[in-house]
Formats: sequence, structure tokens, C-alpha cells
Amino acid sequence: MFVDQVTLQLSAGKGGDGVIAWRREKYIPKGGPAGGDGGHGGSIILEADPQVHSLEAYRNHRIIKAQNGQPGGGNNRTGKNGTDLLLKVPMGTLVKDSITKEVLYDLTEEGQRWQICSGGKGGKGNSRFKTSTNQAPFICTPGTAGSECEVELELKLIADVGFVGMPNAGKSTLIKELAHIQVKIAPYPFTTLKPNLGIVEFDDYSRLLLADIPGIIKEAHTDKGLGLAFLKHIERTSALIYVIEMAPWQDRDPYEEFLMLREELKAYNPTMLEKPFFVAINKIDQEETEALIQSFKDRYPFDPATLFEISALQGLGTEELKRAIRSTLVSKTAKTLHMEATLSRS
Ligand SMILES: Nc1nc2c(ncn2[C@@H]2O[C@H](COP(=O)(O)OP(=O)(O)OP(=O)(O)O)[C@@H](O)[C@H]2O)c(=O)[nH]1
Ligand SMILES: [Mg+2]
Repeated sequence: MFVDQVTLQLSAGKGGDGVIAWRREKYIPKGGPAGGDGGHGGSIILEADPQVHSLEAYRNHRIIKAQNGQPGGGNNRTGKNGTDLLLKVPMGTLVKDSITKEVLYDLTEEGQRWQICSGGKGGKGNSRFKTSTNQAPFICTPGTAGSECEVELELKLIADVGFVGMPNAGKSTLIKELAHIQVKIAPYPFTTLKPNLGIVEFDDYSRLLLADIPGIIKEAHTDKGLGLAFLKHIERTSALIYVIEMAPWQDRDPYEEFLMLREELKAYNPTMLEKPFFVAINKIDQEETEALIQSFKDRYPFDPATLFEISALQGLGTEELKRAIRSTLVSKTAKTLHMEATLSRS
């Protein structure tokens, strides 16, 4: 299951208490203090792991506690430290204060770690308090509490190119064609219910990460259809591809649909319109699409070089689109490499 938001209550481990103990050995009367220190409590650390794709692991696991430190022992034995808890999260996980929603941290790079709750310090045993004037101190200190917090984890995928389109436009078919991944495709709307990620590889072996998200309908910003919740997964992409289907028999105007998609994106976040984009006019293999395509082109106010006539199903025009993506987003990004390794395994 794809989970992209969870609220967690986290508590680091408490430090173990220091103890009062005495050295008791034959022939050594008044052996002096021998109480050891408590161990430190375990901390909680978040780590961005490219092999983790959603926050599902935390869906039914919302209260998380790290281990406490053990109390000290006799013979000056220090208590065992509590084990640190390493929580693996997907790359692109934002950590927010659960109440103010302020972003506290953003885990974007592979292996990036953040200690979110620090374990308590171990208390001191009575050995520590021995002085020249107090050879038998009856003092020890308790371990301190570990820090606690309630946070919201929100996943915003970090892909290079995001697909936007109405349901059934052919977005998943396009990601399948470009990235050669198996995704659910069907002739009805809302086939895709969670984002699909795929890697497109170029002739020079560079790669980019693509994200296909569920379809958007008019007034999605008022929560129609699946709403705009999934747009967050293409909010951080470097470029967008609008996938527009040419469907002559449905009495639809593809150009109006394109404008509608842009309006919905704008309602979500106006900066989405500032990203470089391409338009993939899809399903050109169908009959009677010429007039629609021409009418689209006639009204298209942007650079015609950003417009591609394709058939995702038959692989027509997709090479040209691929080349255009490549020239816009040149470098093979580190995150893509990491994702690639993971996706090829899963
Ligand atoms: N003829 C033709 N059919 C296509 C083409 N691309 C996609 N289709 C068909 O259109 C239907 C919908 O395709 P999907 O790829 O599932 O569409 P989607 O945009 O991912 O749809 P949602 O996930 O519901 O938003 C499927 O039956 C595809 O086979 C194309 O280029 N030509
Ligand atoms: Mg789909």
C-alpha cells in the first residue's frame, strides 16, 4: 500500500540510573564505593533509504520508543546503552511538527540521517562522588529522560519528470513505454491509484526518474475525483509532461482539457506553472483525430517545439519526446541512480 503521510509519537530511551554499591572483598574492609553509571538511552534516528518507497511501515506503528539504558551495576559496571532506533524512510520525506506543520527537516539524499530524539543520559554511580573527604558517598543520580516529540512525516517524491493528465489519457501507458515498467493500465478512469515511478534510460546511459500520478479532473482542487493530493508527488519534479488524449467521439475539447489541467495545477501551487513542460498529444493512432490535433495546435500559445504527437500504445513519437526530455534535463542525478538500483530489484 502506498502511504504518504503518517503521524508518529516518538520517545527516545531514558538513561539508566546510577547506583550505590560497595566493594566487598575478603580482607578488604571498607572497600569503598563501587556503584556504576547507568547506560545512555537509545536515540531515534531517521534515515533516507532509496529502497523504501512509502511510509507504509509506519501506518500501524505510530508510537515508537527507543530502548532505555540499563542501570549501573556493582563493581563499577556501567549499564548497557539502549540501542538506537534507525527508522528508514523514503527519499523525499519531510518531517513536520504535527501541530504547527512547520517543516523541521527534509530527507532528500540517500543515507541522509537526522537524529530526531536524543536518548537520555545515564545517571552517575556513587563511585563518581568519592572524594578525599568523602570516601563513602551515599549519592547517585538518576538517568535523564529521553526527548519526545510528535511529528508528521510527509512523503513528496523526488522525480525528474512528472506526468499530468486526465484519467484515461494514457499516462501509465506512456511510463510503461518510456521506462519499460509493468503498471496497471485499463480503459477506464482512475486506474492508477498511487504514483508509479520508472527510470528512462538514454543512449548515453544517463537516466531520469519519471513519476506517473493518478488522473486529475476539473475542480480536483475542491476534492473532486482523487483530488489534488497526489500533485505533491510531482511538486518537486524538474519538468512536467501533460498527457492529453485525442478522443474524437467523446465530444471533448482536448485544448480545454489542457487549460483545465493548468488551472488545477495553479490552484494547487502557482509555481507548478513555472516548470519546463512538454505536451504529449496522445492516441494519435486512432482515427479521426487530425481535426482535433490541428485545432489544438492552432490554439497552443507556447513554443510548438514543446508539443509532441504520440501514440504511447504503439510507441509512435515517443523517441522524440524522450530526446526532448533529455535535452531539457541533462544530468543524470544521483537520486536517479539510487532509485534505479532499487527499482530494478523490486
Ligand atoms: N489507441 C490508443 N490507446 C491508448 C494509447 N495510450 C493509452 N491507451 C489506452 O487508454 C486506456 C487508458 O490508459 P492508461 O495508461 O491506463 O491511462 P491513465 O492516464 O494512466 O489513466 P488513469 O490511471 O486512470 O489516470 C488504456 O486502455 C490504454 O490501452 C494510445 O496511444 N493509443
Ligand atoms: Mg494510470
